[in-house]
Amino acid sequence: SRYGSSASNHNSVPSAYTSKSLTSKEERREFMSLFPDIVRDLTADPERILPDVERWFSKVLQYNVPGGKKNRGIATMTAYKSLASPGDLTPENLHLVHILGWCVEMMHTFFLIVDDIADGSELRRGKPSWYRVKDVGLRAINDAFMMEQGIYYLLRKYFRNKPYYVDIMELFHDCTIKTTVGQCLDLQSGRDEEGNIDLSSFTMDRYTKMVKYKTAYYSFYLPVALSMFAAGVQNPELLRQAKTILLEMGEFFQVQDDYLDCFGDPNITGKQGKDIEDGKCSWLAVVALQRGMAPQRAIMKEKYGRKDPACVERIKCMYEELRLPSVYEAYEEQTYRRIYQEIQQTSVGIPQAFLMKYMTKLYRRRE
Ligand code: DMA
Ligand code: MG
Ligand code: MG
Ligand code: MG
Repeated sequence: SRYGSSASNHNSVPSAYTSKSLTSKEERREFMSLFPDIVRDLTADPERILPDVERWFSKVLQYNVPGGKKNRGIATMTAYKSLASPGDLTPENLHLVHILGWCVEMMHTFFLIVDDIADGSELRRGKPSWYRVKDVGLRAINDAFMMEQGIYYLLRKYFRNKPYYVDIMELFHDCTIKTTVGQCLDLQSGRDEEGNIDLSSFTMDRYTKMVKYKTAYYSFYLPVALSMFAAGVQNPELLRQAKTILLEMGEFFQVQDDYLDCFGDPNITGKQGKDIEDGKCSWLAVVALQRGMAPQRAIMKEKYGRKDPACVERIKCMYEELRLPSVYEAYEEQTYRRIYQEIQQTSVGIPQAFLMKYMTKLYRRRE
């Protein structure tokens, strides 16, 4: 196929047909098997939670946390395995990184709960978004706070005596503020006080900054930096090098997310795209404005950011007329290859094998 053959011209970069799994079935099963313990830890401490709240919070966790792809949680564990010396791969240490992985999944989930309210999204992971579930509604906001605080409870319970406790706690805080700043940029979407969209703010520069903050820090830097702290990496230069690559991976991932919002299959993504209706500064909108001439810009001005299905349809048609799906495919292949090669050039102390595998898994993803 045209993708496979062009990718294989570069002998060292695997094509889309290389094995997609980051982990074995057994490892995923092991990760999942810890979830009931996490729920118990977070609900069974009477000092922390009142009996009447216990059942509700348990339901919040069960409904929202475990049903996703769990890329971020599993990445935390896999990166650690790629990094730690064989002697350090003890059951105790692996148990600890599993807990970190679930903390990352909880962080992801509490942001999604609020993101779906803010974006007006109806589906998440193939089920109604939490705020749309009967008897939940805007209680979901408080549930998100409880979930966020669950992270710090687990960190304190399991990591208080570790030399890297402060490092990982600060890392979670730092990634939280970064994400909220990115979400703030995303939700402004260049609208003025009257709610009109200012398309001149849809620049690639603004886009890149926004996705780095809202997605890349918590989804890519956080899991790997956690694994590096847990493996005892002390050198700040290594963290800085890893961060550069991981933020690029996060940008790549969010461009894919934006593409799938419009052109993906909701049966596979488990969510229903809303970026056009919401008037988001999405990758597709930015590229359409870059490539479009006066007529396309006029369509954007007139139809973008409106709920009317006819407007949404008109924007999608225009994306097709501008051949954005093939622009996207070219971007995806080039970026995949560039980042992959950058990973190959990193130093010892960065989970290189893991990062290469992760890129291969993300390349041409549909979910
Ligand atoms: C994702 O943005 C960012 C965060 C912090 C959840 P998004 O609204 O595009 O995500 P999704 O497409 O999953 O709703
Ligand atoms: Mg959203
Ligand atoms: Mg959003
Ligand atoms: Mg999206």
